[in-house]
Amino acid sequence: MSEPSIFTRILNGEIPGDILAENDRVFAIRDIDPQAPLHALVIPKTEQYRDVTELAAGDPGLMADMVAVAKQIATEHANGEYRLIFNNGASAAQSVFHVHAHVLGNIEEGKLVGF
Ligand code: DGP
Repeated sequence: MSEPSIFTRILNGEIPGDILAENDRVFAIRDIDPQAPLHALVIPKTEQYRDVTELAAGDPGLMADMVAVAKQIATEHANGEYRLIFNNGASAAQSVFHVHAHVLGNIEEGKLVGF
């Protein structure tokens, strides 16, 4: 049995984290290293899926739940518009292998390059 992911440890209150939203299947936290004025991570409570490829194949409804929470956060913390990013694999900048979506908002025009 592998160790719980960093995100599960935040959900369980073992390490600090700013939880922005939570429902029965999904939660969201602020990213520790924000790349935009709003930078949240939307995460399924299950660690079953490493990345969005596995998630989309295994539980597309859960992926839809993540998008709904992303929209909720963008509405509460930005103007409802948001950029959604899934990094998939180490060579694509994924570092935590518990699937998560980056939600970026309040981005200054022309500032998207680099993330
Ligand atoms: P990725 O590189 O796509 O796997 O994104 C992982 C993100 O997780 C990265 O942007 C930084 C964030 N992160 C890593 N450790 C922590 C932590 O302890 N707390 C929070 N809030 N975010 C973290």
